Amino acid sequence: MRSSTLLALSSAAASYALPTIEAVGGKFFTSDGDQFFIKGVAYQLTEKDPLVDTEQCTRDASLMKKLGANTIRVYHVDASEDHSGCMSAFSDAGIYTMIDMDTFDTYILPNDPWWNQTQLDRYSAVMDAFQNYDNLLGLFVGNEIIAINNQSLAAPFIKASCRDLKAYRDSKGYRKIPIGYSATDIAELRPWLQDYLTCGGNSSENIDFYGLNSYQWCDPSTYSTSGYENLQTQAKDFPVPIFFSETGCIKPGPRLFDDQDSIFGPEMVNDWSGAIIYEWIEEANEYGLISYGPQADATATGENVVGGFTRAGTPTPVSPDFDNLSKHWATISPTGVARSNYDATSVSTRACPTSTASGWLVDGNVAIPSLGQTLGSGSYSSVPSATGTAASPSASETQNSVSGSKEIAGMGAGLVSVMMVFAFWL
Ligand SMILES: *[C@@H]1O[C@H](CO)[C@@H](O)[C@H](O)[C@H]1NC(C)=O
Ligand SMILES: *[C@@H]1O[C@H](CO)[C@@H](O)[C@H](O)[C@H]1NC(C)=O
Ligand SMILES: *[C@@H]1O[C@H](CO)[C@@H](O)[C@H](O)[C@H]1NC(C)=O
Ligand SMILES: CC(=O)N[C@H]1CO[C@H](CO)[C@@H](O)[C@@H]1O
Repeated sequence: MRSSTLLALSSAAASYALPTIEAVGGKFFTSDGDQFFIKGVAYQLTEKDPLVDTEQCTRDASLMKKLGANTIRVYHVDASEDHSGCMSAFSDAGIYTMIDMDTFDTYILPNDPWWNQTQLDRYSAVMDAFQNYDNLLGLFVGNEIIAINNQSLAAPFIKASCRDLKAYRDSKGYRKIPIGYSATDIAELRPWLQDYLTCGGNSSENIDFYGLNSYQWCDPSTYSTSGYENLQTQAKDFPVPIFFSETGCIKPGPRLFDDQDSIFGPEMVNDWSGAIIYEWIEEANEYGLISYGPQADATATGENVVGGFTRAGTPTPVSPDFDNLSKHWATISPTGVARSNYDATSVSTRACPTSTASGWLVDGNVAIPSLGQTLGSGSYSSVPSATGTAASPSASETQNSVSGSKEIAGMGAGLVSVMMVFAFWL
């Protein structure tokens, strides 16, 4: 008992090296009063929790620091494990964490959504496990739950989960850890979803930040031809921090990461809070920034080999991706605005969108489901509208439809069916 107490104390002390981060108006600020911009990397080595192997985290954190990253995003964690070693390793490298609270068996389903106590308990357990680390930047209530337009009926359930997790956070006296959502970048959902999740005027029910998984910018490209100009128009004065929770198109290659100059430059930096590059590990989808070893046969088995890729060891940069990104980030360090000079009321107010014939089905500021309600059984009935049910399902990406396949390995089997539906409708 004593040794684990000592371990907990020493790692808690080490994790206090970084200032905490809060969402204020449309921006993130550190507890030192500086605006914070995310330079992030998606970090999921297998389907299992990557924040339990301290030696591996230490090796990766060290190279991420060289890359210039200050944040990782982790999709799957096990709340019952000890994360103190990894959280300290990342903290020591100046790296924050953003963690998805949902698990493979609890995430909100797109076509048959419900929100109940089982989910709330599981998400809360993740919050409990990480809330004490100062380098916990934020928590996601979901990732790409809605991937085609007619799944927008799930949006009130996203809001319900947000409401209950924020109430839980506050009831436990935790700091104001930002709680948000990570969205698919689908033309039929923009800007309705981002507006809906921030509308209605009650911050207890709204997301604290909005992440967009967007693969629209495929090098060589530009601000005006990539689609980013349109994203920027829709994000102007956004009421909560908005950022790319995944980005990094690989087609046709090579990846130049020139989009980073726009995101952190004059075109977008006043409205966006940075970007998370998909992804750290090289695997079958070829989005990796590093590799742990040469590709093996897909059927090869070994201690750290899954699906033909080594999932642990010494990270080696993938060329030219790693260097190109690190060179961009090295030249980019926006200071933004100091919290003391920031007027949080300068952000825009978003109206709750009315339903549309093109398939946004939630009509205005509907009542949000209470805990235990489901859409399928009809216990939640605030949403339906005639236009909505008539809309034909679709999901068209304005620029780059290859993005739909990118996450299957990283996200695991849970999303495969969603992605297949998505690909089918493309
Ligand atoms: C959306 O459309 C698909 C394909 O027609 C259908 O299977 C699904 O049930 C629809 N979802 C909703 C929420 O209506
Ligand atoms: C939540 O819903 C799931 C799926 O229907 C069910 O298995 C679980 O028992 C429910 N939890 C509660 C507390 O009702
Ligand atoms: C805001 O939302 C919370 C949670 O749903 C609710 O308890 C509170 O009454 C709402 N406030 C207003 C002013 O409607
Ligand atoms: C900024 C930078 O280093 N760009 C390089 C990215 O990779 C390509 C392909 O190797 C190089 O041609 C660029 O110079």
